[in-house]
Amino acid sequence: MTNSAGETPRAYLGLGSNLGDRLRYLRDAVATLAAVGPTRVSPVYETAPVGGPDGQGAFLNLAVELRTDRTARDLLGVCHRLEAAAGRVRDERWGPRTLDVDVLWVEGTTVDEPDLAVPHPRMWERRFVMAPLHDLAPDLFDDAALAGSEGFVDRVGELDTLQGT
Ligand code: GSY
Repeated sequence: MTNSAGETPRAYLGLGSNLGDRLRYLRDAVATLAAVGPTRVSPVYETAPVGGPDGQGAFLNLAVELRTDRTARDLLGVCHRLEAAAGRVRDERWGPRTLDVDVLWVEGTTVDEPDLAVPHPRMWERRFVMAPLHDLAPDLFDDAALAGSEGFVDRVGELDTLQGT
C-alpha cells in the first residue's frame, strides 16, 4: 500500500517512561520498532507528569515515525507488546510506568472505538506529545497548536547519545 506520493504510509507513536531505567526502556522499544518498519526518532524530552499521584517522577518522552502498512489496530497490538516487554504493570491508573506507548496518528486513518481512538484525542493538549511530534512532522499541525498545548517539557538530547538521564 502506498499514499498519494507513492510512499509507504506514515504512523506516529508516542513513548514515555518515568520508572526505573527510563532510557533503556525507550531504547529497547525503539530498537523493536525498527524491526516493524523504517523509523525516525525525535529528540528526547524530560517532562513534568500530567495527572497521576503527587510526587511521581519526571517522564522521558519521545515520538517515533514508522513507515508501515499496518492498521492502527495492529499498531495498538505492537504498543501493548512493547509495554509488556518492559514489564509494565497496570496497577494504578495514571500511575508511574516503565513504558507507555500510544498510537498518535496514522496516515489516512480515523478510528473511534472504545479501546482505540486515532488521532489520539488528547494529544493536542499535551506538550509532552506535541513537542516531539512537531520535531518529526511539522506538517501535521501549525506552531499555534504546539503553543496551545500545555505542560513543562525540556529537550535533553538525542536517544542515541544521551547519557544517564
Ligand atoms: O499518556 C502517556 C503517559 N503519561 C505521561 C507521559 O508520557 N508524560 C507526561 N509528562 N505525563 C504523563 N502522564 C501520563 S498518564
